[in-house]
Amino acid sequence: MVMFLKKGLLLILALATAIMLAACGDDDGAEFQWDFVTEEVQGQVQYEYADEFAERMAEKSDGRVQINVFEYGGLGDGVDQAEQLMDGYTELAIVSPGFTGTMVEEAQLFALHFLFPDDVALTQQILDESEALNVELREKYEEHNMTPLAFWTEGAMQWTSDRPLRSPADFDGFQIRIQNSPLISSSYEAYDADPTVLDWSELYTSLQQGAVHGQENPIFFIEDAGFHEVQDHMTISNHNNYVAMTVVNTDFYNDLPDDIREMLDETVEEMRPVAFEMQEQMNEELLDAIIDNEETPTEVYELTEAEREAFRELAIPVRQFFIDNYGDDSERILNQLIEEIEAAQ
Ligand code: 6CS
Repeated sequence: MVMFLKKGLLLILALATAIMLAACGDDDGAEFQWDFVTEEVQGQVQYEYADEFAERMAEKSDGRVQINVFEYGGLGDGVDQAEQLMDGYTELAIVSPGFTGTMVEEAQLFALHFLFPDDVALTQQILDESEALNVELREKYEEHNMTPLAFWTEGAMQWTSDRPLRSPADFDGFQIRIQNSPLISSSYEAYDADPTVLDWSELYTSLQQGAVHGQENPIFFIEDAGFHEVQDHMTISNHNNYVAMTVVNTDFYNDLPDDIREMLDETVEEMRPVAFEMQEQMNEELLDAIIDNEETPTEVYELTEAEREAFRELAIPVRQFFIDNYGDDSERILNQLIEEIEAAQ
């Protein structure tokens, strides 16, 4: 009942927003009015990406296309936003696969630790070129009326915590906040941790109050959201890569006039290096900001290769769990991706 009411309210909100934006759009006279929803706020990578994307589309189309970019917060959580895109209430979105784990089970492969190379640039090359992702996984999303046009990295993920995290034993009973994806949960259960699903908007307070003991995210996000302020430790673990997707509603995309769809595709291509540079710069600068912060100091520790190996050993069997639990296509897509990763290395 509560869920039903929540969805109803979100729908009313989404529609009110659409009507309001359409009214604004009439003034501007744009022929196409689209909403582009992100999971982050101004100054963070996803929002800045969408903002730049909107500007380029307006310019390319001579004002025929106006894209309204949304910060995270007004339209529910990450799962709600993915559902709104799927149902066609929004046209474009940045979606983290972690929020579609219950819809597109195969996409949970992004939750597997130590799958992608440590080299973030090489990971981006694989994300750009992989047929397993850009053809096979894309088809899986399209069954849910979502078309991922690009997979891109927001950087390597690190842990923040209220205690040092050096070995899997340190995860025993450790309550780690995760996104709503069963395989993210399994990945932490492999370390004997206690994963807890939480929206990131509640995470700062939850860490501060000790409701959860830690979390994972790329460095830029940790600093910008201030998680380091309420955590004593940050572990440079590089245990996974944070992948985001530029996604369009499939029906909307297929119904676009050819010239507009081409502009959209061209902009997606142009944005690949832009997104990479954005995350690289923010991750580098904000690591320094965490290290230099004397007001709320955080001990930053980089795992040695031997320490990472202990986690890797426990993480590898989760691949088999993924294959056993998420169907034949998950096995095919994961094996193809592993071959592509090995070939790239
Ligand atoms: O941890 C999260 O849920 C958030 N992290 C990032 C890097 N982007 C948005 C996402 O919702």
